[in-house]
Amino acid sequence: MKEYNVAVVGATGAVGNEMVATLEQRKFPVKKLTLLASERSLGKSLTYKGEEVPIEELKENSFKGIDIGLFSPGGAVSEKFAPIAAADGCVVIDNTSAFRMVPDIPLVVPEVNEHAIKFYKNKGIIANPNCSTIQMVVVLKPLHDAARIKRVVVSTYQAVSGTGKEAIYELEQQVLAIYNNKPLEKKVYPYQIAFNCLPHIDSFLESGYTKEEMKMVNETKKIMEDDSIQVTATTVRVPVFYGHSESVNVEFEKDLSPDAARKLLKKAPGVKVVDDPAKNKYPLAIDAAGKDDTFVGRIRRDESIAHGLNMWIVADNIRKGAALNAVQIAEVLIEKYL
Ligand code: NAP
Ligand code: 12T
Repeated sequence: MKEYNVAVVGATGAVGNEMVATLEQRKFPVKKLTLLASERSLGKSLTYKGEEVPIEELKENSFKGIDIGLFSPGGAVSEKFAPIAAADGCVVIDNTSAFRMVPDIPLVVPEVNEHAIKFYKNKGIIANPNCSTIQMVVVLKPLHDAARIKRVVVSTYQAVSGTGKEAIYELEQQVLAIYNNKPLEKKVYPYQIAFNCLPHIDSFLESGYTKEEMKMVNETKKIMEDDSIQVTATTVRVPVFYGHSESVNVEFEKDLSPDAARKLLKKAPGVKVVDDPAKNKYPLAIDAAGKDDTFVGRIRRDESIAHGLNMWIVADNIRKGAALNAVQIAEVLIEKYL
């Protein structure tokens, strides 16, 4: 089997770490693995297939001879280095928001729009969608194909790991400080996140929405390739370490019963239905953490409109929401195009 030189950019981060683990778990055909981060990480290493791989500093010449670059170093760094990598012939799969809405750059969730991967040729870059969008469209796609979605109203309950390693540490430290009656430190979030909910993810726009909310609106249309789907979102940070949960209200053009929706979702790729209220079975963040699937349950009619459903969607934001989705894209890329 052909093997590829792979670089992980932002390897010491929450997403980068999971990228390395995912490459190993899925037996991606790696010839040489290069791990890149900032100069702060020089001297560190990560274990890959039982061996220590040293972290190198990301530089303009880091991509000579690299076939595939899995990027998650933050938007500004991707904006600078992804085009540099692409110019050296490296196909970039970028996890940041930098390129998602660029028209000729594909934005891909393999279960939904795998065919768009071929447009990697345009700029040498493929964008990985936002974590909250990914898990929602994996579930919505088969329902849209069956009954045409008119409008989606979504509220999210997002884990701190979505913000990165420093936010995971902040929640841990705040919980410890509260239990030990110590002063609370706030560096990442503007308010205490322990035992609290913050209706604020990414920065605010003039409209009053946050950027995270508008990612869900705009990315959903691009991935589903249907600008007629109306989406409105409220994104909320909750004191959970791993796993984003979403309350999703969907209005359809045609009738779709909860049973019909469950039947469609049971055979949908990457989806697991957990929906048995009589036995208190519904998706939970703590169950989704570390798993590859997107979980859906609480499927019931919206009795306030003609053709509507409510549901609860949960996935591991670092796996399907980031690292796994990126590696799945890379798998299609090497199988069909490289
Ligand atoms: P993180 O835990 O804070 O990690 C950031 C990583 O980027 C670290 O490896 C860091 O290296 C590296 N980095 C930062 N500045 C750098 C620079 N100037 N040069 C080279 N490397 C640099 O953050 P994360 O949670 O992994 O997220 C990183 C990015 O992925 C963000 O843009 C985020 O928006 C995106 N993300 C996307 C999704 C998604 O929805 N698909 C989900 C989560 C995150 P050091 O350790 O050396 O500082
Ligand atoms: N601010 O990839 O804080 O655009 O949870 C993902 C997660 C941005 C992104 C978060 C963010 C992104 C977060």
